[in-house]
Amino acid sequence: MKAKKTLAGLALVGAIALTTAGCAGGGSTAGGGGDDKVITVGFAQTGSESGWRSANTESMKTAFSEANGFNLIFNAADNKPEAQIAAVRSFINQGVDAIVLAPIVTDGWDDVLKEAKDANIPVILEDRTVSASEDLYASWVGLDFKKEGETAGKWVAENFGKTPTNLVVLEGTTGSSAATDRATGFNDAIKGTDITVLDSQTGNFTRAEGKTVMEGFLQKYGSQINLLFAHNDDMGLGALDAIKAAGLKPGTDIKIVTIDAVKDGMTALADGEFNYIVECNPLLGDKVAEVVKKVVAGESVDKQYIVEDQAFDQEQAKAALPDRKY
Ligand code: GYE
Repeated sequence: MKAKKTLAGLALVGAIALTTAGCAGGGSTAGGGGDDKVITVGFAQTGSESGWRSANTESMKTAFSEANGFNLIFNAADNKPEAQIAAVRSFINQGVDAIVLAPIVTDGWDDVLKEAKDANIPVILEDRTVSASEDLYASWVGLDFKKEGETAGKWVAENFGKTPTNLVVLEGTTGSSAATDRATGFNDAIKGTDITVLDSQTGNFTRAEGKTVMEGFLQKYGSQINLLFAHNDDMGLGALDAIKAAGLKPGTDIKIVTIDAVKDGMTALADGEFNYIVECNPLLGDKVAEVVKKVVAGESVDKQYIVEDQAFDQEQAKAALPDRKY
Protein backbone atom coordinates (compact mmCIF):
# COMPACT_ATOMS: atom_id res chain seq x y z
CA MET A 1 0.00 0.00 0.00
CA LYS A 2 2.70 2.34 1.08
CA ALA A 3 4.82 1.60 -1.97
CA LYS A 4 1.73 2.10 -4.14
CA LYS A 5 0.97 5.41 -2.51
CA THR A 6 4.51 6.62 -3.12
CA LEU A 7 4.33 5.60 -6.73
CA ALA A 8 1.01 7.31 -7.15
CA GLY A 9 2.51 10.36 -5.50
CA LEU A 10 5.45 10.31 -7.88
CA ALA A 11 3.15 9.91 -10.82
CA LEU A 12 1.21 12.94 -9.65
CA VAL A 13 4.35 15.04 -9.31
CA GLY A 14 5.36 13.89 -12.79
CA ALA A 15 1.99 14.93 -14.20
CA ILE A 16 2.27 18.37 -12.63
CA ALA A 17 5.81 18.77 -13.97
CA LEU A 18 4.57 17.81 -17.42
CA THR A 19 1.68 20.26 -17.26
CA THR A 20 4.03 23.06 -16.23
CA ALA A 21 6.44 22.21 -19.01
CA GLY A 22 3.50 22.10 -21.44
CA CYS A 23 2.44 25.53 -20.31
CA ALA A 24 5.87 27.00 -20.77
CA GLY A 25 6.16 25.43 -24.19
CA GLY A 26 2.77 26.82 -25.14
CA GLY A 27 3.98 30.26 -24.24
CA SER A 28 1.83 30.96 -21.22
CA THR A 29 3.28 33.47 -18.82
CA ALA A 30 0.80 32.60 -16.09
CA GLY A 31 2.55 32.33 -12.77
CA GLY A 32 4.85 35.27 -13.50
CA GLY A 33 8.47 35.47 -14.49
CA GLY A 34 7.53 34.69 -18.09
CA ASP A 35 8.54 37.88 -19.85
CA ASP A 36 10.75 35.99 -22.26
CA LYS A 37 8.08 33.41 -23.18
CA VAL A 38 6.54 33.50 -26.61
CA ILE A 39 2.90 34.64 -26.49
CA THR A 40 0.65 32.89 -28.99
CA VAL A 41 -2.04 35.26 -30.25
CA GLY A 42 -4.91 34.52 -32.60
CA PHE A 43 -5.94 37.64 -34.51
CA ALA A 44 -9.35 37.57 -36.19
CA GLN A 45 -9.22 40.36 -38.78
CA THR A 46 -12.35 41.45 -40.72
CA GLY A 47 -10.96 40.87 -44.20
CA SER A 48 -9.12 43.04 -46.69
CA GLU A 49 -11.84 45.42 -47.82
CA SER A 50 -9.96 48.73 -47.83
CA GLY A 51 -6.68 50.62 -47.77
CA TRP A 52 -7.34 51.28 -44.08
CA ARG A 53 -7.60 47.55 -43.48
CA SER A 54 -4.32 46.80 -45.31
CA ALA A 55 -2.54 49.39 -43.16
CA ASN A 56 -4.13 47.98 -40.02
CA THR A 57 -3.14 44.39 -40.88
CA GLU A 58 0.42 45.48 -41.58
CA SER A 59 0.60 47.41 -38.32
CA MET A 60 -0.68 44.38 -36.40
CA LYS A 61 1.68 41.92 -38.11
CA THR A 62 4.66 44.18 -37.42
CA ALA A 63 3.73 44.65 -33.76
CA PHE A 64 2.96 40.96 -33.19
CA SER A 65 6.26 39.79 -34.71
CA GLU A 66 8.47 36.98 -33.44
CA ALA A 67 11.10 39.58 -32.62
CA ASN A 68 8.60 41.18 -30.24
CA GLY A 69 7.93 37.85 -28.53
CA PHE A 70 4.76 36.75 -30.33
CA ASN A 71 3.59 33.81 -32.35
CA LEU A 72 0.78 35.31 -34.43
CA ILE A 73 -1.96 33.17 -35.94
CA PHE A 74 -3.65 35.46 -38.46
CA ASN A 75 -7.10 34.98 -39.92
CA ALA A 76 -8.99 37.33 -42.27
CA ALA A 77 -12.66 36.43 -42.53
CA ASP A 78 -13.49 38.10 -45.86
CA ASN A 79 -16.10 40.19 -44.02
CA LYS A 80 -18.27 37.15 -43.28
CA PRO A 81 -19.39 37.25 -39.63
CA GLU A 82 -19.91 33.46 -39.43
CA ALA A 83 -16.39 32.81 -40.71
CA GLN A 84 -15.02 35.23 -38.12
CA ILE A 85 -16.87 33.51 -35.29
CA ALA A 86 -15.49 30.16 -36.54
CA ALA A 87 -11.95 31.62 -36.55
CA VAL A 88 -12.30 32.74 -32.93
CA ARG A 89 -13.64 29.31 -31.98
CA SER A 90 -10.68 27.66 -33.67
CA PHE A 91 -8.28 29.93 -31.71
CA ILE A 92 -9.99 28.74 -28.52
CA ASN A 93 -9.58 25.10 -29.58
CA GLN A 94 -5.91 25.70 -30.32
CA GLY A 95 -5.45 27.03 -26.78
CA VAL A 96 -3.87 30.35 -27.74
CA ASP A 97 -2.71 32.70 -24.95
CA ALA A 98 -4.89 35.60 -26.15
CA ILE A 99 -7.32 36.46 -28.92
CA VAL A 100 -7.42 39.81 -30.70
CA LEU A 101 -10.66 40.50 -32.51
CA ALA A 102 -11.57 43.21 -35.03
CA PRO A 103 -15.27 42.43 -35.10
CA ILE A 104 -16.95 42.77 -38.51
CA VAL A 105 -20.34 43.36 -36.91
CA THR A 106 -21.36 44.44 -33.42
CA ASP A 107 -23.89 41.71 -32.60
CA GLY A 108 -23.65 37.95 -32.28
CA TRP A 109 -20.54 37.66 -30.11
CA ASP A 110 -22.02 36.65 -26.75
CA ASP A 111 -21.68 32.86 -27.09
CA VAL A 112 -18.15 32.63 -28.48
CA LEU A 113 -16.80 35.32 -26.13
CA LYS A 114 -18.28 33.34 -23.26
CA GLU A 115 -16.54 30.22 -24.56
CA ALA A 116 -13.21 32.11 -24.60
CA LYS A 117 -13.82 33.31 -21.05
CA ASP A 118 -14.64 29.78 -19.87
CA ALA A 119 -11.36 28.61 -21.46
CA ASN A 120 -9.51 31.42 -19.62
CA ILE A 121 -8.40 33.00 -22.89
CA PRO A 122 -8.51 36.80 -22.74
CA VAL A 123 -10.03 38.64 -25.71
CA ILE A 124 -8.81 42.10 -26.71
CA LEU A 125 -10.91 44.05 -29.22
CA GLU A 126 -9.20 46.25 -31.77
CA ASP A 127 -10.77 48.75 -34.18
CA ARG A 128 -14.53 48.07 -33.91
CA THR A 129 -16.63 47.20 -30.86
CA VAL A 130 -19.21 44.57 -29.91
CA SER A 131 -22.58 44.80 -28.16
CA ALA A 132 -21.71 41.88 -25.84
CA SER A 133 -21.28 42.48 -22.12
CA GLU A 134 -18.04 44.28 -21.19
CA ASP A 135 -16.91 41.53 -18.85
CA LEU A 136 -16.55 39.18 -21.83
CA TYR A 137 -13.47 41.02 -23.09
CA ALA A 138 -10.41 42.49 -21.40
CA SER A 139 -9.96 45.72 -23.31
CA TRP A 140 -10.71 47.60 -26.54
CA VAL A 141 -8.19 49.59 -28.57
CA GLY A 142 -10.05 51.65 -31.14
CA LEU A 143 -11.33 54.95 -32.41
CA ASP A 144 -14.21 57.28 -31.71
CA PHE A 145 -16.34 56.57 -34.79
CA LYS A 146 -19.20 58.76 -33.61
CA LYS A 147 -16.85 61.71 -33.29
CA GLU A 148 -15.46 60.99 -36.77
CA GLY A 149 -18.99 61.14 -38.20
CA GLU A 150 -19.71 64.27 -36.21
CA THR A 151 -16.55 66.01 -37.48
CA ALA A 152 -17.56 65.19 -41.07
CA GLY A 153 -21.12 66.36 -40.40
CA LYS A 154 -20.01 69.62 -38.78
CA TRP A 155 -17.85 70.50 -41.78
CA VAL A 156 -20.75 69.75 -44.12
CA ALA A 157 -23.17 71.76 -41.97
CA GLU A 158 -20.81 74.75 -41.84
CA ASN A 159 -20.08 74.74 -45.56
CA PHE A 160 -23.42 73.70 -47.09
CA GLY A 161 -25.97 73.85 -44.29
CA LYS A 162 -27.45 77.26 -45.14
CA THR A 163 -28.40 76.58 -48.78
CA PRO A 164 -30.60 73.73 -50.02
CA THR A 165 -28.19 70.85 -50.64
CA ASN A 166 -28.89 67.29 -51.73
CA LEU A 167 -26.75 64.63 -50.12
CA VAL A 168 -26.19 60.94 -50.82
CA VAL A 169 -24.43 58.61 -48.39
CA LEU A 170 -22.29 55.52 -48.95
CA GLU A 171 -22.46 53.61 -45.69
CA GLY A 172 -19.93 51.11 -44.36
CA THR A 173 -20.73 47.49 -43.58
CA THR A 174 -24.24 47.25 -42.12
CA GLY A 175 -24.14 46.29 -38.44
CA SER A 176 -20.50 47.34 -37.94
CA SER A 177 -19.86 49.82 -35.14
CA ALA A 178 -17.83 51.92 -37.58
CA ALA A 179 -20.84 52.41 -39.87
CA THR A 180 -23.48 52.74 -37.16
CA ASP A 181 -21.58 55.26 -35.06
CA ARG A 182 -20.35 57.34 -38.00
CA ALA A 183 -23.95 57.61 -39.24
CA THR A 184 -25.17 58.67 -35.79
CA GLY A 185 -22.48 61.34 -35.38
CA PHE A 186 -23.00 62.69 -38.89
CA ASN A 187 -26.79 62.78 -38.72
CA ASP A 188 -26.73 64.58 -35.37
CA ALA A 189 -24.38 67.21 -36.79
CA ILE A 190 -26.51 68.01 -39.88
CA LYS A 191 -29.79 68.15 -37.98
CA GLY A 192 -31.66 71.42 -38.53
CA THR A 193 -29.65 72.39 -41.63
CA ASP A 194 -30.90 72.83 -45.21
CA ILE A 195 -29.30 69.52 -46.22
CA THR A 196 -31.61 66.81 -47.57
CA VAL A 197 -30.50 63.18 -47.53
CA LEU A 198 -31.68 61.88 -50.93
CA ASP A 199 -30.43 58.35 -50.35
CA SER A 200 -28.17 56.29 -48.09
CA GLN A 201 -26.98 52.77 -48.89
CA THR A 202 -24.18 50.45 -47.93
CA GLY A 203 -21.12 50.05 -50.13
CA ASN A 204 -19.51 47.64 -47.63
CA PHE A 205 -16.39 49.80 -47.28
CA THR A 206 -15.10 48.67 -50.73
CA ARG A 207 -14.18 50.59 -53.89
CA ALA A 208 -16.11 48.21 -56.13
CA GLU A 209 -19.37 48.57 -54.22
CA GLY A 210 -18.84 52.29 -53.71
CA LYS A 211 -18.71 52.62 -57.48
CA THR A 212 -21.77 50.43 -58.13
CA VAL A 213 -23.94 52.13 -55.53
CA MET A 214 -22.89 55.59 -56.74
CA GLU A 215 -23.79 54.57 -60.31
CA GLY A 216 -27.25 53.70 -59.01
CA PHE A 217 -27.55 57.06 -57.21
CA LEU A 218 -26.51 58.93 -60.36
CA GLN A 219 -29.00 57.04 -62.50
CA LYS A 220 -31.76 57.83 -60.05
CA TYR A 221 -30.96 61.42 -59.08
CA GLY A 222 -28.51 62.65 -61.75
CA SER A 223 -27.27 66.19 -61.28
CA GLN A 224 -29.64 66.74 -58.35
CA ILE A 225 -26.82 65.35 -56.18
CA ASN A 226 -24.64 68.10 -54.68
CA LEU A 227 -22.79 66.25 -52.00
CA LEU A 228 -21.52 62.75 -51.15
CA PHE A 229 -20.60 61.50 -47.69
CA ALA A 230 -18.73 58.17 -47.87
CA HIS A 231 -18.01 56.30 -44.62
CA ASN A 232 -14.50 55.54 -45.94
CA ASP A 233 -12.01 56.70 -48.58
CA ASP A 234 -12.27 53.54 -50.66
CA MET A 235 -16.00 53.92 -51.33
CA GLY A 236 -15.39 57.58 -52.16
CA LEU A 237 -12.62 56.57 -54.57
CA GLY A 238 -14.94 54.05 -56.25
CA ALA A 239 -17.59 56.77 -56.51
CA LEU A 240 -15.09 59.05 -58.29
CA ASP A 241 -15.11 56.67 -61.28
CA ALA A 242 -18.90 56.65 -61.39
CA ILE A 243 -19.09 60.46 -61.16
CA LYS A 244 -16.51 60.96 -63.93
CA ALA A 245 -18.26 58.37 -66.13
CA ALA A 246 -21.49 60.36 -65.70
CA GLY A 247 -19.69 63.42 -67.11
CA LEU A 248 -19.55 65.25 -63.77
CA LYS A 249 -16.56 66.71 -61.96
CA PRO A 250 -15.89 65.22 -58.51
CA GLY A 251 -14.98 67.83 -55.91
CA THR A 252 -16.73 70.53 -57.97
CA ASP A 253 -20.11 69.34 -59.31
CA ILE A 254 -20.42 66.87 -56.45
CA LYS A 255 -18.53 67.70 -53.26
CA ILE A 256 -17.11 64.68 -51.46
CA VAL A 257 -16.45 64.09 -47.76
CA THR A 258 -14.92 60.82 -46.55
CA ILE A 259 -13.30 59.16 -43.52
CA ASP A 260 -9.90 57.36 -43.11
CA ALA A 261 -7.24 59.61 -44.75
CA VAL A 262 -5.26 56.80 -46.37
CA LYS A 263 -2.73 57.92 -49.00
CA ASP A 264 -5.06 57.40 -51.99
CA GLY A 265 -7.79 59.41 -50.30
CA MET A 266 -5.38 62.16 -49.32
CA THR A 267 -4.10 62.30 -52.91
CA ALA A 268 -7.66 62.73 -54.19
CA LEU A 269 -8.12 65.51 -51.63
CA ALA A 270 -4.85 67.24 -52.60
CA ASP A 271 -5.97 67.00 -56.26
CA GLY A 272 -9.31 68.63 -55.46
CA GLU A 273 -11.42 65.54 -56.24
CA PHE A 274 -12.34 65.11 -52.56
CA ASN A 275 -13.17 68.13 -50.40
CA TYR A 276 -12.64 67.00 -46.80
CA ILE A 277 -11.39 63.89 -45.00
CA VAL A 278 -11.70 62.93 -41.35
CA GLU A 279 -8.81 60.74 -40.28
CA CYS A 280 -9.20 57.26 -38.80
CA ASN A 281 -5.83 55.99 -37.59
CA PRO A 282 -5.20 52.32 -38.56
CA LEU A 283 -1.80 52.07 -36.84
CA LEU A 284 -3.11 50.37 -33.71
CA GLY A 285 -0.67 47.43 -33.62
CA ASP A 286 1.84 48.68 -31.03
CA LYS A 287 -0.87 49.70 -28.57
CA VAL A 288 -2.74 46.41 -28.99
CA ALA A 289 0.48 44.40 -28.51
CA GLU A 290 1.28 46.36 -25.34
CA VAL A 291 -2.21 45.68 -23.96
CA VAL A 292 -2.02 41.98 -24.85
CA LYS A 293 1.33 41.62 -23.05
CA LYS A 294 -0.09 43.24 -19.93
CA VAL A 295 -3.27 41.17 -19.96
CA VAL A 296 -1.35 37.90 -20.42
CA ALA A 297 1.00 38.88 -17.59
CA GLY A 298 -2.02 39.45 -15.36
CA GLU A 299 -1.46 43.21 -15.12
CA SER A 300 -4.43 45.55 -15.07
CA VAL A 301 -5.39 47.48 -18.21
CA ASP A 302 -8.00 50.11 -19.06
CA LYS A 303 -11.28 48.92 -20.51
CA GLN A 304 -10.73 51.12 -23.55
CA TYR A 305 -7.95 53.02 -25.32
CA ILE A 306 -9.14 55.56 -27.88
CA VAL A 307 -6.65 56.75 -30.49
CA GLU A 308 -7.01 60.41 -31.53
CA ASP A 309 -7.90 61.41 -35.11
CA GLN A 310 -7.41 64.63 -37.10
CA ALA A 311 -9.20 66.07 -40.15
CA PHE A 312 -7.89 67.52 -43.42
CA ASP A 313 -8.94 70.03 -46.06
CA GLN A 314 -7.14 70.36 -49.40
CA GLU A 315 -4.23 72.50 -48.17
CA GLN A 316 -3.73 70.36 -45.07
CA ALA A 317 -3.73 67.22 -47.23
CA LYS A 318 -1.06 68.68 -49.50
CA ALA A 319 1.09 69.48 -46.47
CA ALA A 320 0.57 66.07 -44.82
CA LEU A 321 0.98 63.82 -47.88
CA PRO A 322 4.79 63.66 -48.09
CA ASP A 323 5.07 62.21 -44.56
CA ARG A 324 1.94 60.07 -44.68
CA LYS A 325 2.71 56.56 -43.42
CA TYR A 326 -0.31 54.74 -44.86
O1 GYE B 1 -12.83 53.09 -41.86
C1 GYE B 1 -12.73 51.19 -43.26
C2 GYE B 1 -12.46 49.77 -42.92
O2 GYE B 1 -13.44 49.73 -38.96
C3 GYE B 1 -12.38 51.82 -38.88
O3 GYE B 1 -13.12 49.60 -41.70
C4 GYE B 1 -12.62 50.60 -39.65
C5 GYE B 1 -13.18 50.83 -41.04
C6 GYE B 1 -12.42 51.77 -41.93
O4 GYE B 1 -12.78 48.90 -43.87
O5 GYE B 1 -11.95 51.65 -44.30
